[in-house]
Amino acid sequence: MKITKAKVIVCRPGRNFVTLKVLTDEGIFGLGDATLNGREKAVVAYLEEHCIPALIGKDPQNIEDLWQYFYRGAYWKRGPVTMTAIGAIDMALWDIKGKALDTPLYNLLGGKSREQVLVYAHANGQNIRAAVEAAQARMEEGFKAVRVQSGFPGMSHPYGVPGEDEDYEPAQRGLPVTEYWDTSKYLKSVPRLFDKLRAELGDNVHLLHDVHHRCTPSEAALIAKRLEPYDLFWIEDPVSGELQEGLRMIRAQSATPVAIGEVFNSIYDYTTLFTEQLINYFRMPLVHGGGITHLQKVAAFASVYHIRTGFHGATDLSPVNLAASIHFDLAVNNFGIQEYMPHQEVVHEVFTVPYRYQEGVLLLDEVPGIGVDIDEEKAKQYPYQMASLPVNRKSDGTMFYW
Ligand code: EZ4
Ligand code: CO
Repeated sequence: MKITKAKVIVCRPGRNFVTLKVLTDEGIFGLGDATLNGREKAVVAYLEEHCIPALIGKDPQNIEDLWQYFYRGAYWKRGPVTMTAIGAIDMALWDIKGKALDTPLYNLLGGKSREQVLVYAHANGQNIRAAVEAAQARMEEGFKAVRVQSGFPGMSHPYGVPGEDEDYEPAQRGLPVTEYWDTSKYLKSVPRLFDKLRAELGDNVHLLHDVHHRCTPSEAALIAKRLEPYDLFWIEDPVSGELQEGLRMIRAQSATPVAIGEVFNSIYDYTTLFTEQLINYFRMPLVHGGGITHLQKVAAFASVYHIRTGFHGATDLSPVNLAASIHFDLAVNNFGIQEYMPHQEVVHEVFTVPYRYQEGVLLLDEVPGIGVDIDEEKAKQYPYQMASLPVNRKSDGTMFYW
């Protein structure tokens, strides 16, 4: 089998998505997600200028060798742009292999370890009352795990908490907007949120919370300790994690489980975190972490240390990534949970998907490969527009540096 052509499809059905389509001489094609929120065109250029010319004529069946070719062969390893481009190629090659062998991707990854994928939903509110009501609404939809974010007095729109009647979408059109953050207000308010949640929702739901890298290790240790009585499923990104040793401080203070890694892209981002068992879940998604081939190695490494998957699954990761993640989640032994935010309706005009939500889990149809298709004509109706994630300043104006 030979790769004859590959193209990058950029579209904006409600938000920007970058999709790689790899075609072969046997008429089989594969899709990969190449969306890097706010930096879409950098990945497009990396693929079009450097990777696609080298893909033509290669045998798509040799996935491991091609992964190493693009990772090691470039000399410049790691980094989100590089790893997203490699991730898209890798996903497309696994998709081709599944279609060529007429079997679902999960079957190529060792078969099913479970029949369904536990997911967590998002509940956001501009104040604690609204957040509690949003969490109740998710439970009524059947979700067994809910991530809760809230605005607080003096901070009604922290990162990721949409305004009233707005969809969750941290990236805004054009250049970045500036958001402000006050850690001392947050540290006082967040235990009140979870106190209220447990009082109103009871113990029969997993509660999660995302700190969005806003704290220093000692501040994060305080949060983990203060939230301990509420028995969270995890706190996410309590610190940015670049200083892996910083997590030691959180661990020393609290047994609250920690999830980290949605902005990581390499197995080397995890060495201290894994070997010292400083986290419980790793979040690096297939799309930004070099694809299925790399994530298999990371998951195996994690499993040695009792660390499980908790893949990032916000709506800026395309349906191709979500479907591939569900295959992976079904197959991998050390699965933890999958983040799930439903895409807007309009996304499904462009992408047809093999998964469906039902009572707190995602189910997958028996489809060869990843099982997502893209309607290229429809995609043309939704052209790209620049959008950026916000920048974050402390309330005195200082840019965050961690
Ligand atoms: O900030 O997907 O856990 N989810 C998150 C998301 C991320 C966005 C970044 O593109 O933190 O909201
Ligand atoms: Co997050």
